[in-house]
Amino acid sequence: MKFIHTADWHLGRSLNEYPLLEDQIYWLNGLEQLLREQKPEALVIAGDVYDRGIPPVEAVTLLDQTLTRFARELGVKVLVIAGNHDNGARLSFGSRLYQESGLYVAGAPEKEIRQVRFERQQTTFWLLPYFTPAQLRPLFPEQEIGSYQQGFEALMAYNRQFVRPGEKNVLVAHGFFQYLRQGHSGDELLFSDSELSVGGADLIDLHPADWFDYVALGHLHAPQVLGDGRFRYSGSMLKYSVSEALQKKGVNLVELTGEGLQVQRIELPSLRNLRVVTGSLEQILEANRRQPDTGDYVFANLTQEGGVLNPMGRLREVFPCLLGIEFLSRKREEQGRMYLQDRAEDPYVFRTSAEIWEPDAPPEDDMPQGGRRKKKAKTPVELFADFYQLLKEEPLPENRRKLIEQAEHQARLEENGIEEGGTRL
Ligand SMILES: [Mn+2]
Repeated sequence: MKFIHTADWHLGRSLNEYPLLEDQIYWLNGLEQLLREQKPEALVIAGDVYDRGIPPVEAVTLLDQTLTRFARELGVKVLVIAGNHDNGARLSFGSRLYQESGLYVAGAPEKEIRQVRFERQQTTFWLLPYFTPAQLRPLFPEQEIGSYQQGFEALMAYNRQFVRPGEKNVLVAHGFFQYLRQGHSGDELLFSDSELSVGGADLIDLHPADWFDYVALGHLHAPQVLGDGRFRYSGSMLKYSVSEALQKKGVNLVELTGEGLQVQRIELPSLRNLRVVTGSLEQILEANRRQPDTGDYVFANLTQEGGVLNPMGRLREVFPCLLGIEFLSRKREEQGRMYLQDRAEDPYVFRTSAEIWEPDAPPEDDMPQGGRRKKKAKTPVELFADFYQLLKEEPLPENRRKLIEQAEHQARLEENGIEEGGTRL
């Protein structure tokens, strides 16, 4: 039995302001090429096919066209489960009909896990969509299902009775799975910021799935191998956040034979890479002169101490797909990533910690309250000194304060139409 394991396509997703549909189409063409070359019997998509429960029309059309091509033209059976980003009911609408075309979709969890059996290969695929304990409770009313772990254990215990002796079994599942060592709480596990796990409550230990020959997982975007190598996350289709910049994305080509399991990792070409550049503005620009950017998604870590004028604008001139910048010199709690805001807004306005960019508090301090005048509002020079302190982590030196005072004085004069000599223009 030969099949391809992939997950987390997130069709319809954007990277900051950039829609990724073109990148996704490009990647899917590479996948089609691979299917033509390798001729696997099945393609497994382990959840998060779409990025949202109600995906954009283009994403629905893309999935429809792609899966039809794979199933009809290439004769590959396509096995899909819903992930937490998908709407299970929507995704599996019409699934009994699709089945005739070779497309199998499991949207909502069922007590008896949906099985797709490949008779000639004597292999059964078990399609377990993303579930929550609340979804499983009505299915197992006699059992206590208070956690994801208890839910998974109930499902595994119940379904074991349907296993055909001597045959191979593959589980397809979506969630936060690990193969924990004895006495291991999972506390020190690392996460990508694409899929946050709140307090690890959704962590599921894979030991109850020990009876499977391969477990095709989705949800964590970094490809990884768990336990003795039978349990694997294929990783997402593309790099979907800056934290994924160094990950190698790809698919798993799996072969299950009488001799055992063979997994080959295959990287598919991507339209644009996502990379992080680090250095001073000049260093980054110089490096780009030597090796010009080819349209990658770029996030810049700026290391210089001094102030930089319009760094976003200057970087954008050479990196058309600039995702954002971050000043590394600033203190952690003050930095906050400067991601671009939504497309609808001015792309040059970026978000950062409120202390810097938010307009000053309304001048209520300046108003007489209860007959007593409170604190005076800050002057522009004082505000600049605060900004300097925030950026440089040191007070504004006296010589620089003088420069700012002069500049402020000059600006005021110009604003009032008065030249330095006092002549009204
Ligand atoms: Mn997910």
